[in-house]
Amino acid sequence: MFSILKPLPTDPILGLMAAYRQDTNPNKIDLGVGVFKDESGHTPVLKSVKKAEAFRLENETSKSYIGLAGDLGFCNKMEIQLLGEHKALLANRVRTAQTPGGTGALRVAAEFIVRCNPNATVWVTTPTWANHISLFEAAGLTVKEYPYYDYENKGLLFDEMITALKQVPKGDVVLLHACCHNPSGMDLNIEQWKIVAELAVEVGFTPLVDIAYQGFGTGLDDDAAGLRLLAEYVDELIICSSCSKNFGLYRERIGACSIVSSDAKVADVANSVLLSVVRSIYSMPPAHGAAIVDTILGSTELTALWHQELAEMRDRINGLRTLIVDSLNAQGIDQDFSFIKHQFGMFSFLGINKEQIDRLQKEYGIYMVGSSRVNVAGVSHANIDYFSKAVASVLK
Ligand code: PLP
Ligand code: TYF
Repeated sequence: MFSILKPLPTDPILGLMAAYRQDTNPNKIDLGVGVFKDESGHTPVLKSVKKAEAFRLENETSKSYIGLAGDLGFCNKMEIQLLGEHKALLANRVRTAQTPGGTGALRVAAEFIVRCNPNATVWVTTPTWANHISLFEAAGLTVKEYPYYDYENKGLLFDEMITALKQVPKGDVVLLHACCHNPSGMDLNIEQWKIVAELAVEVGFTPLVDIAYQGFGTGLDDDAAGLRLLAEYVDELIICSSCSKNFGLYRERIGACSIVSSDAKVADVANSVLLSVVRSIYSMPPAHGAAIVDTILGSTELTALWHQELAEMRDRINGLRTLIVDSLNAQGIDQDFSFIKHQFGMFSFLGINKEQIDRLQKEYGIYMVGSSRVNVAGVSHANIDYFSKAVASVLK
């Protein structure tokens, strides 16, 4: 039975991680996979997380099953973190399931959409995180793209995006990145969110907001401002969130899928379907990551520490954006890289070609995704000179 199988390519981003590990160049730089790194290139466990883990070790009383929705304290706190004091929460219109990572949230959302409308098409930005496309297709949904990033002018193709979204059939789903767009770093401003929100109402599509980097752009509330505005306009909305980046909990696999419905009654029905989807995939989520987040968000002291650590990560990323632009400028390169300063989160496209990307990898041990997407957190004050000289040399 297995012999009929054909080998499949590995995920290019994860493949890059493996190639980087094997490289013996002492100056090598990993700008590939989207994990935060500190000045020494390390992805640390946050102090707030360590403290919450110590608390859990002392206070955990049972390893019995958690429910289908996971840790209800966690779910409730995530809803508030995502939506603030939102009318949808006050009207009891939101139901949340804790999921294994943001990826788990997206897969649960995909199966939920299938239960609502198996013929729905999911519309994603060009480009988007490659996993988006495979996740929705794996659930049997059709995926189509709408214009988003302007590779030429390093901005948004907003007019083209709106023209495309006007054509989306009622009942389809439109995926939006809440902040820190992966892979382009190009976000909608609040006026643009308003236009999209009005369009969602007019056209009748259901927005699905993927929020995997809340707090990495401008701040916890600012990064959710577009999502919150959208939730003011539409009756129904799906939110897939992740605690991988902002809590640094990557391998603990913790995220959430929240369904916002038109009223509390519909929300209860939607919740029963959501939980049925969960049961048919993994029955119940793992407990540890949710317990940590619940402990942090349930303690004023740990929340303050986490806010401080999150601000440090955000400030480092934004500082590195300026450092990269200044350092590349100092090399006297003709190409304008100033757009990197105006984008958000860990990613930007350098906008260099395949041959230049290959040379950076082979000659300099500098690893980036084949689209020229770089994780700016992989740069440091120690390697910035090496990085910009290498980029300058391949651009000549
Ligand atoms: N959505 C986006 C846009 C992402 O970049 C990621 C990446 O890691 C995820 C969702 C899922 O994150 P995770 O499953 O690691 O929580
Ligand atoms: O885009 C990234 O680098 C992150 C991490 O299959 C990631 O979102 C990449 C690929 C993947 C899972 C996570």
